[in-house]
Amino acid sequence: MMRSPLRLLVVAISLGLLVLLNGIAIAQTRPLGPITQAIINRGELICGANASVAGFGFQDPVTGEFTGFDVDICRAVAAAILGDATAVTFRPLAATERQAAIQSGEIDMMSRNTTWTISRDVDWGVIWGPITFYDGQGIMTRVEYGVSSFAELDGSTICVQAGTTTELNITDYITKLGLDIEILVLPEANATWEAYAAGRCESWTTDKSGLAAFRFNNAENPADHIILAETLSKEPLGPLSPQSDPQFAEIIAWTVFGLIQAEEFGITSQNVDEFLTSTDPAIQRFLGLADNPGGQYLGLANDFMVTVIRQVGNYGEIYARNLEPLGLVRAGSLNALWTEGGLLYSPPFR
Ligand SMILES: N[C@@H](CCC(=O)N[C@@H](CS)C(=O)NCC(=O)O)C(=O)O
Repeated sequence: MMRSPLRLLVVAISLGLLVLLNGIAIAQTRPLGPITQAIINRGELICGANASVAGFGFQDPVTGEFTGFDVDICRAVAAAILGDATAVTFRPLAATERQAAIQSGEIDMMSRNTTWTISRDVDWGVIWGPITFYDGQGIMTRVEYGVSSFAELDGSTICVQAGTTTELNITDYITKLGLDIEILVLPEANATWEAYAAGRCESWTTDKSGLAAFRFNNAENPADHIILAETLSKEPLGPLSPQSDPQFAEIIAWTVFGLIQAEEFGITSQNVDEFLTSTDPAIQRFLGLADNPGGQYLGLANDFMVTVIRQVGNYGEIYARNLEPLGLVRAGSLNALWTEGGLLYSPPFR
């Protein structure tokens, strides 16, 4: 039997060890998945992107620089993991190249106006992140035809891009309406636009966002073209990553949610520093301040959202700088915050 001061000492040391071990367990962040680890090892994120849709994913032909709404989603993920929104290599992908690119491991993630469907989700073996843009398929035609509905184009030809949901939907729509409209399938977006511009088809169809982008960026005179009011489909667009790394998928998901939540809180790239001293518990949790676990849940720096917001801005800022110039009005659309009647909604950061 130990004498009591010694026993007290042993008990105290054991308790101290327990507290320390517990402390380590609490301080330890979640183990990283293979894709996240590879991104950290190489010091950059490889993102499958669009190179030809202005506002969403566009590569400057002179500088080679990528810009756009989808591009900024990748930049936000790079900022979350690496603390540097510029540490991204973008791989331009045509529509038909998407499945192979994500399955081969050639890219870490994709953020390229890609519609979430059950067949892609399962056959591509991916995890879709939150929807970043609620879109729908539309039809563009020339003002000079004086039509206001697709049915009035009966007997004409419509251009469409291969390997897209667009191609499938337009076939369904023509069948449903019982129209005699010929479909001309082209391999990529620029070729589709050029075929339409050269008069090989009287109309062309893609996501309404894509129509707005091409009218803004490629049309000689944008006012010569109208986007018909009808919407053929639901096109929920968002980022995706391989099923092989659910931890990385969670980083993408919570980074996107964070962009939306930041807007809801009114936190922007311009004022984020003012929030660092906030006494609001919800904001402290969101920004990973005051010993709250934040990024720790994801294996990231606790204040990862501070870095993301500082470098990329919140959802509203990303939308405004990339999509407003195209004339895509956000107010009153599905892409408004839920607090303003839209569908953008982040689960709680707690
Ligand atoms: N959201 C649809 C359509 C996406 C799509 O690929 N749209 C075309 C037309 S705007 C595009 O982005 N093409 C770019 C290219 O081929 O470079 C999908 O996921 O299938």
